[in-house]
Amino acid sequence: MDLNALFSAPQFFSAPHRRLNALTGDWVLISPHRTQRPWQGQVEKAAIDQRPAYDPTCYLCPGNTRAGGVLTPPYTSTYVFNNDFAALLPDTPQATWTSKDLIVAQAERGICRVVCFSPRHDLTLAQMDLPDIRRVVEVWSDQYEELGALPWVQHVQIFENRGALMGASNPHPHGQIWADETIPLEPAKEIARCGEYTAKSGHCLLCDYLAFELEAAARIVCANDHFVVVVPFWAVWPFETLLLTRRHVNTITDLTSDERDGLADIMRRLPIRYDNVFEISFPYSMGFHQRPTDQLAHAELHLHAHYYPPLLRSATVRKFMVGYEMLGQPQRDITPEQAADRLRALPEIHYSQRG
Ligand code: H2U
Ligand code: ZN
Repeated sequence: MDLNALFSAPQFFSAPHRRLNALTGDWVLISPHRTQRPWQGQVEKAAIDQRPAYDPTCYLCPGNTRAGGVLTPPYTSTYVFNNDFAALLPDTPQATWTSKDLIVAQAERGICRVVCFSPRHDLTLAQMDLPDIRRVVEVWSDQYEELGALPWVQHVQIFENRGALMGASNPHPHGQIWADETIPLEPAKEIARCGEYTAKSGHCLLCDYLAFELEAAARIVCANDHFVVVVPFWAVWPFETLLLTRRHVNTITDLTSDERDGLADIMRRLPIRYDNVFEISFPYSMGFHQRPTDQLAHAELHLHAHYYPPLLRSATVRKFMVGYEMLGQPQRDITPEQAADRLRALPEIHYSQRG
């Protein structure tokens, strides 16, 4: 059966259907006929993102004192520090509590860090210069290596909350890293699925998925020699994307120098497209999934990043996971193919730079 012909058949796009997330095993319900429904719900004001290059009240600007009283030094490129309000602590004593297989709890050790991407308060990854984003890639690689080398750290989660809508506590360009004693839920699901797929087929799940998307071409957003961005077939968030390495690598530390340049390039171009959707600084949470640092080989794991933006139909109308989604399963109206068409059609010059 020609899958691409099937997917492009009109009834496939117009009828409600569910799609399987091959990476996690979760399902998403797609209701394309619903995009015309009237909207009378909450309308939020568009975020105006005009900031000075230096903000004397910002905890993350060089030379300022943070909330916990620690000085942020006058850094000139990137700056990494232990989160002053860390969710996980390295010296938590080990303990487990169980009762009747019903009540189960475990102490969890960890390390939480904050990574300032730039000393400039007014920038985002979409507006930073390539060599500066490349330095951020280097920091992520070094941090993965350093934290992952700790014998008790099994997983290093690198992520960015961008924008107040995503709960970012500060507009200064920054991300976070949480190193855990156990593998968290989402990567654990992916690791299990990728392992099963490889055991059955002898192939990497994401290498096969990338080959499928390159042939289909329907969900590709942008690409370079080393990376491809797609709206995944099973996307839940309206403009969700998946960033894939073309070469099968397990970790960010495995990337060659050229691939690191390629990652910086794509991590600038994708947020530019996002910002151009509604001509605002587009909120999202993004993060990398890669090999856990649990001393196992995990050769089947394929480095990738997920971008989860919540905005739906304008700068002021976002997607909420409510009702059926909280109680049943995630659902979307605009199809992943429509979202990809829209993202693909956008220019790669940031709206603020256009005359
Ligand atoms: P988010 O914007 O993604 O919430 O990340 C900012 C982190 O920075 C947040 O976890 C930490 C918060 O705990 N932080 C400090 O460590 N010190 C400060 O002075 C302010 C914020
Ligand atoms: Zn700042």
